[in-house]
This record gives sequence, structure tokens and C-alpha cells, in this order.
Amino acid sequence: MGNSRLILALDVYELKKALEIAESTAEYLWAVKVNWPLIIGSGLEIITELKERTGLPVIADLKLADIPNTNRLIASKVFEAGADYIIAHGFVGRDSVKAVMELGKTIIVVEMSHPGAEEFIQPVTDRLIELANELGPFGVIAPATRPERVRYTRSKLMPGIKVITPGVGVQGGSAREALNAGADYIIVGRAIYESENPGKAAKRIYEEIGG
Ligand code: FNU
Repeated sequence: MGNSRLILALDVYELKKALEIAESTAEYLWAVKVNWPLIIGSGLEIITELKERTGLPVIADLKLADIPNTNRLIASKVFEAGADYIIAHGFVGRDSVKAVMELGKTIIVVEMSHPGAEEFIQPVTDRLIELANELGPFGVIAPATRPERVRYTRSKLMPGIKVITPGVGVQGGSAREALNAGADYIIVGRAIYESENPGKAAKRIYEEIGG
């Protein structure tokens, strides 16, 4: 749905299951996010298939963190498969991020949602935000588990760069709070795909965030 701000994190292995969940939730989503579990379980073709079945944008959450050449080798195949966005780490440096951005729309991780993010990533978030402001990616990742950090990131980030926040639901973050803190999109995985009725779960979150 064009006006939705919900991104489904489709972290299952199996192709059939993935397509079932995607189809039953599609009308409440802005985009579907695939990560390594699904790519390892179902192959890269799952991206093409998901796009065909749902008509939604696909975000490839590979968190690329390699030298520019390897980032380029991976990203070119993933964009070729139909991914609309790739998530890349910023901490490896601007050359590695640029290698991805030259090939397609990119989302840069400036902070993560798990507790361990406070060890190494959070101390350099300011510099990662500066990098994003310099390069102008589609968006950045900030943690829904720490709404104050979402607010902080939004306040430092150039307008036009989207703030995308995972950590809603099982990790403890609230969709409403993340959006109130300035997030443009929220990412939800287990709270939808582990639910007995993923369609209903997606609808509930969609309605909670005012669709
Ligand atoms: P759920 N994800 C995350 N935190 O959770 N890409 C980050 O900081 C980040 C992510 C992803 O907890 C995670 O890999 F940068 O079941 C998973 O795919 O709702 C999804 O967001 C969260 O899944």
C-alpha cells in the first residue's frame, strides 16, 4: 500500500511460507524486507518472485560491510534480481558505501536496535549520520528500541533522508513511539510472521500507526 509506513521483515527460510506470508500481509505494507535467512533458504530468486507476487518494493537487508569491490560484486547481483533498496553498513567507510550507492538506492545503518549496538556503533553514530548527510542515501537505520535515538538521528539528519526503524515488537520497541520520534517507516518481523494469522497481525499494526 502506497501510504503504509510498515515494512515486513520476512525472516523465514522457506520460499512457499515466505510467499504465503507476503501475500497475506501485502495490502498493509509499504515494502517487504528480505534478509540472509530467506536468501540462504530460498535463493536470490525470491526477490524477483516477491516483487511479482506482491507488487511491493523489496529491501535487501544484507548489511553489506566489505571492501568496495566486494560490496559492488554483491550489490550488482542483488539489484539485478530486482531489489529496490540495499541496506549497507556505514562503519566500513565512504568508499564501500559509495560502491553500493552507485548501483542503486541505499539505506545506511547508523545505529542498530540490539543492546550490543551501544558498544561500538552508537559511539560513532554522529559520524555515520554525517556520512549519510554527505552522501544522501535513500534512508538510514535507527533503533525503534531507543526512541530518543530516533529523535536525535532525525534532528541531525538532512530533511529528505528517510529514517527507518527496526526493533518494534519482539525487541521491545513501540511502532507509535518510533513514528512520534520521527521515523518514516517501521520494520516488523516476528510480531507478524510468527503470529498465527500474519495478515491480521499486519492489519493491527497498520491500524495502530494510523495507516
Ligand atoms: P524482528 N534489523 C534489526 N535491527 O532488527 N536490519 C537493526 O539494527 C538492523 C536491522 C533487522 O525483531 C533484523 O535483522 F539494522 O523479528 C530483522 O530482519 O521484528 C528485522 O530487522 C527485525 O526483526
